[in-house]
Amino acid sequence: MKIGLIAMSGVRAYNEELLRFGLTLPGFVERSKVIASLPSLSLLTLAALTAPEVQVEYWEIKDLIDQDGLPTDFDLVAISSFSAQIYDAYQIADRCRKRGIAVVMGGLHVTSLPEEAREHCTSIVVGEGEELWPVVVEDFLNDRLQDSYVQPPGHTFELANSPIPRYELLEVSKYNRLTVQTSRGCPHRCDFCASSILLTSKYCVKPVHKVIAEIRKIKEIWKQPFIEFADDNSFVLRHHYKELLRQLVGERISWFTEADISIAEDRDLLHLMRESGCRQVLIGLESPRGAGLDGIELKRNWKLKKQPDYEAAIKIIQSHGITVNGCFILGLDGDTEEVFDSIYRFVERTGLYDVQITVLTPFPGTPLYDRFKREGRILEDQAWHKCTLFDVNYYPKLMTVETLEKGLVDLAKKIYATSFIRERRKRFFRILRQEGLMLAAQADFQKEGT
Ligand code: B12
Ligand code: SF4
Repeated sequence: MKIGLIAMSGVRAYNEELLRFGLTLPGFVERSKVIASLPSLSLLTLAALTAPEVQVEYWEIKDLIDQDGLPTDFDLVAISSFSAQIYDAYQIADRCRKRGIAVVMGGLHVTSLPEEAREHCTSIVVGEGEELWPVVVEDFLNDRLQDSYVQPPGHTFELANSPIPRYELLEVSKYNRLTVQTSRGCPHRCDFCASSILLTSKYCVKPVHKVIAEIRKIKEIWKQPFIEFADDNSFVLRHHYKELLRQLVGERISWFTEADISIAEDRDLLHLMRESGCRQVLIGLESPRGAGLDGIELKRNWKLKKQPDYEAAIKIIQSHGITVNGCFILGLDGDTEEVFDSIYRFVERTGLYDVQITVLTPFPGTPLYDRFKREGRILEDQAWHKCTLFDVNYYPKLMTVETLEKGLVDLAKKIYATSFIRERRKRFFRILRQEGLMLAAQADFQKEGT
């Protein structure tokens, strides 16, 4: 019995003009290369939950041409899905089924649109995979595979029961980073968010000893790894994370994660982050302007409330020797075309080490998608291949589609200009020197080519 685990991989944009003009800028390409090589943590996790008598093979497919290299002797194929490459994934599924191979699909896109996915596979899995996958495999082995396996509403998988992903299936030299998930979910609810809040409404953390065990497992195949925490919002449970960070200190790794701006309020936390090897934290700032932020966090308008702290918070975090990758979403409902310049000036003022600019994207399953659909603002419905974060597929409220597209490219040219990047980085290292934090830090950053 052989199962093929198939990950759709790579970073993409649909609009060729954007690709040509925007995404070929040196600063952008540099960062894309780092992230584009991440493996699929979901499939490595499923591999660890597969009955030991079953052989598993892990494959990454970047585009449809790649699939020609797929073996044809699988008994079952499991495909993980995000929206941007779902049509490629469906074609692979259709082709496998034509050859008589059973196909199971799961992941964020399938969880949001199970009925659509059902057309292309033998079986769909809706929700977190950890508890459902072993049942799928057992049913398949007993020749009773069902059409769908659905996580009961409101039920959340306890990360305390998670297995160690089978990192050893990877050809590790292909990767710049490997991922470890330390938590799932987020206490906020942004209307555009298409991350793990689509899987769970609860914020859950993985016990410290489990995270450490995963990191040690990675170290068996990569002595001094760079780890990316595949979390949506680390550090929400401060006490828990401080314990994790204390234990991470001895592991001597470099790591990156995603968090919210409130981490700047806790200097102990920042100190521990730096001590334990944190190189960068990615923060969804979304907009430097209150007008853009108003209403995007649906529970308490949290992002709007935090906006006055943004500049000071970035300075505090970076002065602890941790670089901030500030993410901005262009085309929010409160955005006029002034936003492009506001973002540039904000980046200049704060000296953000890295910046990520994307356009507002109505992913299926999000409140934003439902609202835009109601308001008749989706340009091309079901154009999931445009869910890349770079392609505009809706009518912005206070500017035209063309203004938004051009604004993205023009801002990218300015933000990722080599001279501007160099200036921001110099500033970061100057602050490190002032704070007496130079030491090994600069050597590390230079080694990483950042
Ligand atoms: C690592 C990562 C990547 C990596 C690796 C992707 C991969 N093949 O796994 C790379 C860099 C390649 C990548 C690329 C892209 N990414 Co990305 N990425 C992430 C990130 C940071 C972590 C994902 C992760 O590992 N989660 C942990 C795993 C365990 O969770 P999971 O995948 O949801 O899996 C669970 C369930 O869904 C389920 N499951 C999943 N698959 C399957 C399959 C089966 C058979 C079963 C039974 C169950 C099952 O079981 C798992 C355990 O419970 C998230 C943001 C975040 N913080 O989560 C964005 C994120 C997933 N990416 C996103 C996007 C938009 C992209 C790109 C389109 C960017 C671009 N312009 O190219 C591409 C698309 C690539 C593609 N294949 O389509 C969006 C996806 C939104 C969506 N709903 O589609 C996210 C949520 C970021 C965001 N904030 O919007 N990404
Ligand atoms: S803060 Fe980030 S992870 Fe949390 S809901 Fe908003 S976008 Fe999603």
